[in-house]
Amino acid sequence: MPAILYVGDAWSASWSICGWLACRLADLEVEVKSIFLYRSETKGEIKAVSPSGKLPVLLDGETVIWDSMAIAEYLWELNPQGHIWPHDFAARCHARCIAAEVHREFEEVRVAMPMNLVKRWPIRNGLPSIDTRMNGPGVKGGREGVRQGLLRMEEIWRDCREKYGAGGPYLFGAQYNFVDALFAPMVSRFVTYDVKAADDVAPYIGVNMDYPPMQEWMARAESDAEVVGREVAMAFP
Ligand SMILES: N[C@@H](CCC(=O)N[C@@H](CS)C(=O)NCC(=O)O)C(=O)O
Repeated sequence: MPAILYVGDAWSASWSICGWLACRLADLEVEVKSIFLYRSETKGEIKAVSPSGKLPVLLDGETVIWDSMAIAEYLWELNPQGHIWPHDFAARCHARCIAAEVHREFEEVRVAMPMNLVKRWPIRNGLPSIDTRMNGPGVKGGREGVRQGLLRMEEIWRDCREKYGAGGPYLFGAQYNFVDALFAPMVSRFVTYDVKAADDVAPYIGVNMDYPPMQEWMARAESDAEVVGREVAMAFP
């Protein structure tokens, strides 16, 4: 029996993409089940399968693994020949530093610019025009805090591409890995909100978005938006 991966609405569930892409990178066959996030029964449905009450969660036989990062590490344990992390030791150490930072930081960007794969926001002064979000709770430093977060991401991409990217278009070269997956929801925000990245790193945004499994997820986002109702997706955030 294949493992089961529970994910949220594909158009807005930013951590679910990471868990789903991780399964692809490890070549794990999974049955993907959606729990729609904005319904009265959502909390109970998630809690019934995920101890943290969050998605994604992977049910592999008797083993329950929750949290996108833990799912990636579990998959790496199962299949170190897969592509969760780079195979070179130094590159893998660097990858884990970035993964830890992306997983823990960038709260300002997450809160001020929620992921929405089916919507486009207008821009003002180089940042999205959602003032209520930009200056709302959880966004330290307001617009400037958001700008700093985006600049730090660009710095990570630049540094990683310079050090490890020579062999191909991804952060670690020819092979897309879990670090690229963690940035998938982030690059999508640059697209949704039409944020201009610096010229030297801007191509990475398109490269990450064009990764074929990401395009598959985008198709899922469109169909999930139809299921919940496009007006619901368009009203978010
Ligand atoms: N750190 C967690 C974050 C998980 C998370 O916040 N997931 C969202 C959906 S993508 C969720 O379950 N939201 C429902 C809720 O908070 O009630 C991870 O990496 O998996």
